Amino acid sequence: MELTDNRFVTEWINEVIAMTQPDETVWIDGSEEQLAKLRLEAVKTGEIIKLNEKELPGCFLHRSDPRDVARVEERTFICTKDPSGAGPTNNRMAPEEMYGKLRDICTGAMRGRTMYVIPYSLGVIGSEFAKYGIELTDSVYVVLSMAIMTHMGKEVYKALGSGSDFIKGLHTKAKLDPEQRYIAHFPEDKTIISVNSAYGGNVLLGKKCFALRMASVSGRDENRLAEHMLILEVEDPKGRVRYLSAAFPSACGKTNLAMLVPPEIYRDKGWKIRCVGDDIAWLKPGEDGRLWAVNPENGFFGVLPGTNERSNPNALAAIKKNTLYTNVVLTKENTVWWERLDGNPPRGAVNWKGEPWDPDDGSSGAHPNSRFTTPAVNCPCLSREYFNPVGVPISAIVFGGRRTKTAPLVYQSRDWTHGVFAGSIMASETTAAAAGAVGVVRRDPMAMLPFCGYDMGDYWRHWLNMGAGLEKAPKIFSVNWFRKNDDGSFIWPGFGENIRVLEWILARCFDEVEADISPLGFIPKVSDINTDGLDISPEALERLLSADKSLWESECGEIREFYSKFGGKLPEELLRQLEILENNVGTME
Ligand code: OXD
Ligand code: MN
Repeated sequence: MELTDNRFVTEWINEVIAMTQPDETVWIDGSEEQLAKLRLEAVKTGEIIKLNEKELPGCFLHRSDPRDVARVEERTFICTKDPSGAGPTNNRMAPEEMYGKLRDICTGAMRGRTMYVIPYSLGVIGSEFAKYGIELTDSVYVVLSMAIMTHMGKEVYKALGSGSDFIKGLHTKAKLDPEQRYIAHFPEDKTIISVNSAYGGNVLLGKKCFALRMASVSGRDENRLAEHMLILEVEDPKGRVRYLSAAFPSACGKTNLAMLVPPEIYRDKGWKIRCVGDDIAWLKPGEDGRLWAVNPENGFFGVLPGTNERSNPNALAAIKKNTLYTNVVLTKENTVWWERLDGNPPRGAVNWKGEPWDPDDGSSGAHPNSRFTTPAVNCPCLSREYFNPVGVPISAIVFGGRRTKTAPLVYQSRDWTHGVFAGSIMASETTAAAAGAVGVVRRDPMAMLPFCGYDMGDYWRHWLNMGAGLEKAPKIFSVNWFRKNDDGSFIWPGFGENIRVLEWILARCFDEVEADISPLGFIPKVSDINTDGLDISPEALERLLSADKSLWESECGEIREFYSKFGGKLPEELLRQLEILENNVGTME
C-alpha cells in the first residue's frame, strides 16, 4: 500500500520501478510487525541467520559477498556539473555520464526481486536538525539495517508533507559485480545511487552517503557542519556536564572512545561518561553563540574485531540483543565470535564466509571489517540528551589519528584558525574499514577525506567562516593515543584511561589549568595530566608530549605537498599557519 501521495515521492518511485522492474514494491512503515515478517522471510531465503535466542535474543548474522566487505573509495563519486565541484580529493564524473552508466546497470536489475521503499529521518523527526530521505532498495538486509540506524517509518511522510525536501536514494545489489560497483552522489539533484554492492558503508544510504557527503554540501549553504565525529558527554565530580565532539579516521577507536568507561579511580570520584554519538555529528551555531550538535543516526554500525571487555564493555553489552552481525564467526551454539573478543576462539565453528574454520590454521575467523548494527537505545551509557532535538553544546572539538611517532598525546590549538589548520593536517595509518592497503599513513583532514562531498579547500573555508561566526567557539585539540616505543609497544594505555586527557582538555576549555607553549600549540604541564593509579613515569609522559624536529620537518614537507593539490582553493589563512609551523619547527632543539 502506498503510504504517501506526495507527488515528488510517487513520481520518482514510478520512474525507478519502470527502470529496475521489480516484481513487487513494499512500502516500509517502520512497524515492528512488518520488520518481524521481513526477518522471517530473510531467514527463509538465507539472507540472515537467526542466532541463539537465549544468548542473543533478536540477533541475526548476515554474510556479505566476500568481494564486498568494505567501503570502496575508488568507486565512490561526486557527480557535479561543475568540473571543479568535487575538488582534488574526490572522484568526479559528470552527472550525465554517471546517469548513463547507472541506467544501464539498473535497467531490469530488480527483476525477480522486491523493491522496498524506506522513509527515514536523520535527526529526530520534526526537529530543527532533521533531514529526510527515502531509500529504494532490493535488499532486506538494508531495510533491517536502516530500521536500526535511522529514525525510520511512515511518520517521515507526515513531516515531509507535500514538499520535495528529501534525499532520493536508490540502491540495487544488481549482480554484486565489483567492476560495475558505483556509489554515486548527485548533490545538485539531491540524489544518491549505489549499485552492485550490499556492504553497509556503501548501501545504508543514510549513513556516509547522506549524513556526511550530501549533508556536508548542504551544510556549506546552511551554516552547518556535517562531521565524522563522535559526541561525548562528560560529567565531572562536581556534577558539571560538558560535551565534546571528536573526529578520528575510520577504526581509530572512535566507538570505544564514544562509550568510554572511566577507570575505577575516576568512577569512585564521580566521573561519568555518556555517549551521544559514535560516528557522525551535525553541528550548527545556537542563539547563545555556542556550537550545538546532534547525532543524526539512531544506531551504531561498529567494527567488531578488537571489541572486548577491556576496549568497550558498553558496546559488548549493547550488542547482546536486537543486533545484526555481519561477517563474523558462527559457533556451533549459534552464537558469534570475532578476533580479540577473548582468548578462546571457538572450535567447530564456521568463518565469516561460512566455511569450516580451524582457529589454529592462522587464518582469521571474522573479517577484519566485520560489524555490528545495533540500536542506540541498547547502549548502557547512552546520554539522556541523545533524543534532545536541539542537541548539546560543544565545549571542545578533538582531532585524532593513529601516529606511531609523530604526533604528541595531546595539544591545544592556539585559536580557531590554528585548530582548523590542525584538522586539515590530520593523518593516520590506514585500517580495514575501507578497501585497500592497511598500515599506510594517509592524510585525512578532519577524518573527512572519504566523506566530504565537495572541494576540501572550500570546506576548510567554510570551517573558518563557521568559527568566525561563533561568539563562543569550542576550543580545538589534537590527540594521538597510538604513540609507540622503539620496541613497538604503545606508550599510552588508551581506552578508559583516555579520560585523563579529556579531563585536561575540559579544564583548558574552562580556564581551569595553565599550559606550556610548544611549537605545535599548548601542551599540558606533565604534572597536569593525572597519572594516579597508572604505571607511567613522568619521563614517559614527557616523551608522549614531545615532538621530534626531524619528523616534523618531514611532516611540514608532506603538508606542503598535500596542500599544493588544492591550488587557489586553499585558504590563505591555512598557508600562513603552515608557515608558522615551519618557523616553529625550525626553532625546535
Ligand atoms: C565507518 C567508517 O564505517 O568510518 O564508520 O568507515
Ligand atoms: Mn566512520
